[in-house]
Amino acid sequence: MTIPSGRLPPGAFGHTRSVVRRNYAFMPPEGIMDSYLPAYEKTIVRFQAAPALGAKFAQAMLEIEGGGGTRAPISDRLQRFFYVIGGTVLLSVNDAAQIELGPEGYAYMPPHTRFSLRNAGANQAQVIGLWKPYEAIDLPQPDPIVSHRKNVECINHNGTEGRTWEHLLGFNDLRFDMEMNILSFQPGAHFPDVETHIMEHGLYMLEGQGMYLLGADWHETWTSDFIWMGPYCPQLFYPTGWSKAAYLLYKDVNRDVTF
Ligand code: UGY
Ligand code: MN
Repeated sequence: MTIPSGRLPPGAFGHTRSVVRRNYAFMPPEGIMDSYLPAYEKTIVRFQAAPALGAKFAQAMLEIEGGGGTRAPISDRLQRFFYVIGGTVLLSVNDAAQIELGPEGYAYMPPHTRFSLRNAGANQAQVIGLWKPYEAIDLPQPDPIVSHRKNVECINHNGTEGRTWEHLLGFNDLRFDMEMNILSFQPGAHFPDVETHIMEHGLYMLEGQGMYLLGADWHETWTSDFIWMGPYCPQLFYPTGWSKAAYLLYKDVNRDVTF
């Protein structure tokens, strides 16, 4: 069949894997529309989570064209985390020399860090960004981190065969009010129990595929999908297919409840 230029082929356009519920959301990348922010040039921002959804943080995929990125250094009351998915970016923290971050490079910046994030290459860079207010306690706030996944140890917390955790911001460090972890599952591995906990999650599928239980519903998920899990959302994952599955997972931790 010849499709005239400018027309879409026939298909089931009204079907989607996207689901938004009171305390979870499942979002494949197609369908997450583009935002353009005043602080960034030549950059498409695709918001995955935001307070409008019910989340207490914002998470977005930044698609930064060559010559794009922050227009001027940014410094405000928010803490930020960046993780490079594709391409290369140049990050400057507190006016220090730019550091090149390629795929699996990442950075954490506490509130009032002055930073710029630029793409000096020819190809688009894709970066997951997460930002939220910092909940201060009677400990100093954390220092900035600029690192790479290869520097992070793989830990198996519970001895279940085929599972690992990579704690990109460390673990049990009470200065942080958040964790960014990479959880990996070899075929056949899964959680020992359905988890239901007070912490919320922003999840980005880095590789592989699997089945995710969210609330009472199962969702088939694969690389590049995003999931928001609100507080007390029952959750369980097991990989399907023949290869490892891994996801980047935000978790709010280390703070008491507020009334
Ligand atoms: O640490 C966690 O809460 C993690 N096991 N949750 C998840 O992967 N959905
Ligand atoms: Mn969890």
